[in-house]
Amino acid sequence: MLPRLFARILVGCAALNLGFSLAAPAAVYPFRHNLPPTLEPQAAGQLTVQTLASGRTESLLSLSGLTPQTAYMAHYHALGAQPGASACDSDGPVTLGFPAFKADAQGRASVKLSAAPNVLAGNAGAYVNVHLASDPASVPLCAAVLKVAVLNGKAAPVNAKAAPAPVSLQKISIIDNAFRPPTLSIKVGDTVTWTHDGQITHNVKSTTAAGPQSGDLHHGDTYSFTFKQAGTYLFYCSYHEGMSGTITVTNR
Ligand SMILES: [Cu+2]
Repeated sequence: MLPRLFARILVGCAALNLGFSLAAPAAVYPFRHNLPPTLEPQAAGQLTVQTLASGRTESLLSLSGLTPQTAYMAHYHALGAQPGASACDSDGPVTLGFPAFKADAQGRASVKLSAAPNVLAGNAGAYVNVHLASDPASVPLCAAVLKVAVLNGKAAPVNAKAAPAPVSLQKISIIDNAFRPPTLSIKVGDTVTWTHDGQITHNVKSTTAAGPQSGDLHHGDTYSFTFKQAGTYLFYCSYHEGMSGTITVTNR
């Protein structure tokens, strides 16, 4: 059985990643039945995708109504070529497998998958199928992670590249001795511009190398930084104790 072998290889590569502090709000995707819901009609659940402070994504399947004591598999699929209202209908290839799991005596199961953000970004994590380990062709549940736009009869992924939420330009004023506003919530890809409206020398430094790092700024200077990774960024002026702020960056 090729699909099962493929799944086993994928599962071997998937590392469980527990215990990191949470950095961004979770996205929750409900599972739905493939129609008509003849297969395991009691099955239900949701997929929760969280970006951790480490930058990795964690996907959690929480399922109920499965056949008790039965082995299941779940995979991320890329968006396929079939047009449809949902990514679930697009018939795309497997991109990433969840660890194999078994429903308990009550028909419940939960399983976690950790992956680098670029693996689940864009088209690589369009939908998640849950199916019986004994019969990969029967798929009781699917959760669409990407929405699908039907263009000229062809499915197109709707993601950060194809139909982005507008990138916004955010401004922070530097005064003597504070940042105004000191906190911002933005999306991945947004640019923040600091403008020096004070009189004495300041700078913008970050506690992470992936964050903003300006040189000395003087009255009238600006410094811009584009946030490419979700997370919480603490920024500060290295000259003035207590002159700091926080930018929270979430996936769009
Ligand atoms: Cu300063």
